[in-house]
Amino acid sequence: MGTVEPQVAAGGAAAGAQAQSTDGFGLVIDALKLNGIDTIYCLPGIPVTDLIRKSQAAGLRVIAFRHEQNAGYAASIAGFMTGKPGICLTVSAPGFLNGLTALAHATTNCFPMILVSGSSEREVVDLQQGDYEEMDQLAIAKPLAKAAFRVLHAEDIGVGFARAIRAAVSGRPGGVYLDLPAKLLPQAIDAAMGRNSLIKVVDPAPRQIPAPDAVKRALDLLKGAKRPLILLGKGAAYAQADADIRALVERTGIPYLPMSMAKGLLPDTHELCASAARSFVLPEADVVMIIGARLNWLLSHGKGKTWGGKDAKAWGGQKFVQVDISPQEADSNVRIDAPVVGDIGSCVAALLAGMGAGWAKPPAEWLAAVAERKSRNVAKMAETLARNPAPMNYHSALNVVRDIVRANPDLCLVNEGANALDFTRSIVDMYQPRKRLDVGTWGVMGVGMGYSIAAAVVSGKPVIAVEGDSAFGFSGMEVETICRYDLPVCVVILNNNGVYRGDETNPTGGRDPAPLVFVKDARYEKLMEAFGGVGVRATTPAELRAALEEAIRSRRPTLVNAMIDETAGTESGRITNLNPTAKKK
Ligand code: OXT
Ligand code: ADP
Ligand code: MG
Repeated sequence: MGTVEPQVAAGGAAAGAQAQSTDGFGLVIDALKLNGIDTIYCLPGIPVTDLIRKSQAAGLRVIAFRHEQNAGYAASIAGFMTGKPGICLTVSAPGFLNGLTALAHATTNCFPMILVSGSSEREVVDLQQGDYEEMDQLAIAKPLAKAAFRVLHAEDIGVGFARAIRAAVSGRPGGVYLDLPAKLLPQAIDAAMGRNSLIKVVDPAPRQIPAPDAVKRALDLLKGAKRPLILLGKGAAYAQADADIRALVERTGIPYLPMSMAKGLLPDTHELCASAARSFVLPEADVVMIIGARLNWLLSHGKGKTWGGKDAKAWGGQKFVQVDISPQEADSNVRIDAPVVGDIGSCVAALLAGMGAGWAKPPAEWLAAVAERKSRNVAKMAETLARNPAPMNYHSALNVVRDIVRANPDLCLVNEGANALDFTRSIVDMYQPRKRLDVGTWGVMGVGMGYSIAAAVVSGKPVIAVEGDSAFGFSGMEVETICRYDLPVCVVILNNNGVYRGDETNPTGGRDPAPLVFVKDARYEKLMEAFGGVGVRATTPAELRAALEEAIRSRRPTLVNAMIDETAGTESGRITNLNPTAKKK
């Protein structure tokens, strides 16, 4: 148990050791502070308005949003970036539901987050008597969360937060729901008793050491490989074992492929990075070591043509090592020959120790083949990037972002859209870990502004958000939040007048527009100007570059409306094949 000065029950002002009683408000705040949680992403209203006020008064950083979903996405990505649970605080029923998408997103992406929602009175909810914002929130949250808890008594608040924190960050991280009925918050209890009821969680994410025989099995398999490959996922980025992961790649000399949010774990310009040879290395590799990634849809489930199989369901012949904290992950799609279960830090350290001296690098023919394919694709890309068409296309606009990130490698790059996402992923190199933040496992639109706000708050560094115009629309109102908190966020909208493209028409010839297009040449930059930020309309790479450089220099909230050729995109970007019509063909 640790100690914190209890909050004064009534006022919530500076606490004094002589305070006689505390209450639910104070205990929630103390529980967070005691566990090193210093920021709350929230939206006020009954019954949490005072909790939010008191949190700020007590020195927590309180970021108040315009919609709970964005506060939730902010909390989820703060969890990814810091390894501590991000806190999202909402009102009951509708506010809770607005936050729930983000909670499910956190669970799906293995990000630690706690959604804390106020709720109506149990007695009334359970008898379904129609309370203000009545809803059985705990029951609804359960299937979407890693764990869900409700606290009824002030003296249990400490336990409630301890359980929520442990559940969020231990083992495979995920989203946790914590239900705080309105009556709990003003409940007064003796200050000393309150203090004693709080728990400072000791070792919330305990190391999980892999079994020595599992490590040996994995190394033996790798040793025998002729064409080995390492696949790094966002779990590897989350683990914050950056130096050891780099050492593992470099000491083994094995080419590696980063998943989207693992980009920058080693610089994308590293000679062993195989991103530019993706469609070559996946089918050609004979042993693949997966570190912190799942063989889900993003990896074609480890089989099929992507992996050299003769049809969509066929095994490509690879052997797999999988390093993961979840003992249930192995074999979920294809056979894993050497599962290594443990936290990535411990597993990678054990692999390094087990390699010993004299580890032979992979055969030169393999390295040469990867390098050859890579340089061919890099040259092709350089050629495309060098063009300067009018109007701008994705390549000419993103070439600018690529230069800006190279010059400012510590900025965070948030990214969502379809073409806007896929082109950015392959064009913009990342140089540092946990700097690329994107749509993740669900390919979800709407994370953009929440992620940008949290990234700026957590890192204190400039953020560039590359957004499709459709993607931006899901959370665009949060530009007011960006301005209100004066955050160094520069939103770049790749504006092609629509979802995927802007040139579709209504086949009936009627007055209604086609469902995938928006108002042409919309002036998104004026949204930022409306709240005191800087708005720029850019029609050339030079204008885009000047706007980005100024945004980074000034750190002022900026929105650049980058006008893109409305015919440049393809339906669903790089995943056209997942459209049901394409699947049928
Ligand atoms: O090897 P090959 O030759 O194949 O080449 C590859 C690499 O080797 C090469 N490469 C390089 N070459 C040279 N140099 C370098 N450095 C280099 N790096 C790579 O480039 C290619 C491609 O590489 P990549 O990307 O690694 O490989 P690939 O094959 O694409 O990888 C496969 C995947 C699956 C891993 C990858 O594609 C991936 O990660 N995809 C993620 C896709 C995704 O999540 N998409 C978002 C969802 S789409 C859709 O659902 C949308 N919606 C519906 C919707 C959603 N999502 N959510 C909600 C809440 N509601 C509705 C909507 C509404 S998108 C969308 C809006 C779209 O409109 P916008 O206006 O926002 O956006 P625009 O499209 O811009 O208009
Ligand atoms: P990507 O989308 O980049 O492929 P996924 O989200 O699919 O990555 O996979 C991340 C994996 O990392 C999950 O299986 C999760 O259990 C695992 N993971 C997360 N954190 C750790 C950790 N600290 N140690 C080991 N494995 C982890
Ligand atoms: Mg678009």
